Amino acid sequence: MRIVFHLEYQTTFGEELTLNILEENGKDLALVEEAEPEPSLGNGGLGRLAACFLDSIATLNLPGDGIGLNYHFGLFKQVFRRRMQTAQKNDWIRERSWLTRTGTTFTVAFGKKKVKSRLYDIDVAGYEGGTNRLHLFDLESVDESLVEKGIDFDKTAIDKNLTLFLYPDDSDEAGNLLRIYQEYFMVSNGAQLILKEMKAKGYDLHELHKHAVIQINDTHPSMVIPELIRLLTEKEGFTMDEAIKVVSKTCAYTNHTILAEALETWPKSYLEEVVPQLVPIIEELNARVVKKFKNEKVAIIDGNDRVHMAFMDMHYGFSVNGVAALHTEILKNTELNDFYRIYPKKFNNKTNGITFRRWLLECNKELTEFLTEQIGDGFKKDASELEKLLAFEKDTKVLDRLEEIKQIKKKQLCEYIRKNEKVKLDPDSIFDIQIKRMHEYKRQQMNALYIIHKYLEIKAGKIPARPITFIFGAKAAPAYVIAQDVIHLLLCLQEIINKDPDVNPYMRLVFVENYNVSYAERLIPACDISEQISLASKEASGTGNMKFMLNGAVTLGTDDGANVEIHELVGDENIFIFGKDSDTVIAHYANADYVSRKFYEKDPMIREAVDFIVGEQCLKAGNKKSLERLYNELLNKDWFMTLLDLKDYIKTKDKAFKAYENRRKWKRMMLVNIARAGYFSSDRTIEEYNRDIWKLK
Ligand code: 8GP
Repeated sequence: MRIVFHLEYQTTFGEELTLNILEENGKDLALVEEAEPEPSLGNGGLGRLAACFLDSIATLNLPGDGIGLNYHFGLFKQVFRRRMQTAQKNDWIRERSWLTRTGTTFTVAFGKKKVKSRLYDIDVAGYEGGTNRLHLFDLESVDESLVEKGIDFDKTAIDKNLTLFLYPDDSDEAGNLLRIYQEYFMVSNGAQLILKEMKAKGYDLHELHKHAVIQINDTHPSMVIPELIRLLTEKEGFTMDEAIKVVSKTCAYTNHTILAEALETWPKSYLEEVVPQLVPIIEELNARVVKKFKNEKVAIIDGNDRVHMAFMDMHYGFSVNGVAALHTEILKNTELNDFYRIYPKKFNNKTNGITFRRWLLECNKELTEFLTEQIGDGFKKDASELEKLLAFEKDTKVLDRLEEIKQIKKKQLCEYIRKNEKVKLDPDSIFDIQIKRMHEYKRQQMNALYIIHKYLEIKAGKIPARPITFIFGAKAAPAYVIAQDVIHLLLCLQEIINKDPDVNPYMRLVFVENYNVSYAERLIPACDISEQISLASKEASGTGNMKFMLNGAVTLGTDDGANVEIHELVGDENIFIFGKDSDTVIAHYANADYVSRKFYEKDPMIREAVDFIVGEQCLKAGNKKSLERLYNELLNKDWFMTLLDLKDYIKTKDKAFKAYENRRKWKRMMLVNIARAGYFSSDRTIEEYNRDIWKLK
């Protein structure tokens, strides 16, 4: 049995074997890591989750490969210019790299032309386990010289551009079509590879489902369903009924977000242009649905001739899962309720996880060594053993050592940031960190408003008990204007705060450039307060929250995504929760009764913070148009309800800073967070996927 999935993937590579060889030669792995660029194959949580999953699948000795594209310039490299994000190509592929060129090639036919693909593989070695592969398909005729300035290129030259960038700009029609070309290129290659492998093994394709599972990771790979049906009917002599039956038993779907922008729907006319061969199949799939269910809300093709990819997955896949308990409940009860009522048995939850090999053993050697001394090394294979640490809750020596290790990691980070960002930080200050994709629902703008509030307080003479360092890292989609504006605001605040001698002894801000996995490995172990402040109901799970907790940071967050499960595991006294709950938020959307301006008008503290965005100091540091646009957005729209939770956020954050001063209590909180993180091992998640969905032997 094989499980295959995926478009987006993000990781850095390593290590175990190499480590010994390096050591024998008196060399340090850190040097290699510095020199080796990180594969630029992912955008955020979705891709990084796939990387963790492949690690766990290999570690658990399960036969499972990933499928994606070999993006030559990856997402993009973020470079700040005049306190604005600019995007450059990220040419991460070197002549000698971890990519293995294979002899496997396929032809992929689009409406107007055919292209040739080639498979490249990256081996993924598990921890004392097996080795699987990440299959990355590339376009044989790809032309890197197509990229002229920044990340601009001719979006219509699909025989040259398909594997240049991950998530190329889709703000126009050519961009939309290109996304469909990329998606089809991936799934057609993937489907051909699976069928080839099955045939080579002599399996009867009528029993495909007994030998393969395809986990559709969000909707990018959804076209694998009609593509497999096409290949089976056109090339393998299946009837339509037979093909639909076997494909439906082979494919399973994971939903990673409820944001409308990610639940893809394509105009049928676009599919007719790019993949005309799939359209009759999608129409047939839709006709069967329409005939069976009289509810137009579950039709794959809607009244405006748009094709709902997730709907196809739910009708023609055998499993539908969300990625955290709350998220799955929201899918069942609200977002996908019509489908849940039709297929209650298909729905299940698989709370996300992270690989502890990277997010503890690799990135925090000091903590790993100390934990091993205290509780043995069983936790490296069975993360639930971390709970053994709870026996030391009152042990002063253990608590002090946890604090010391945190201090070591903070100093290492300060050094790194000094070199890379040219910003000097104080390792004795509290490190408050928010690192994730830049998106309004994640509410970096709310954190910015807190920072303004704190700045004004200090200016007015209210000095915090201890200096605070605010750290951000995030890339914004190049076409997402308001997200760019939030980055700009934060970079302006960095300038204002760090240069103000009245304030900089008490607070500093740094927004690190080009945040990526390698940066995360340095930031996470150094964090005191983990910012997980999304609007309740909007963050499907989050996985950064788990990485921080594992490294002894305390969460400041809303009851959203996997924060809810973190909250349950550590208890009220080891987390700082604030904000309106998901039911309240969902009701606000349903009643359309949230008016941000009311909060602004009612509360002088909120007003003062929001006004600062277009005040003299910001305007002097930044771009008027961008700052005014953000200000207006907050006042007149604020779709993700920043002002709704701002007051509670300020109160709770101040409470967290105060709690930090009770050092003994804080150290106990750190310990409990580490000890309770075992549940979030991706080994547990993968075991559940296998137990309930894949059933691999
Ligand atoms: C992300 C979710 O936002 C995050 O909460 C979750 O932890 C992560 O997936 C892994 O499950 N979702 C996406 O990145 C996402 O949906 N991207 C869309 C473009 C497909």
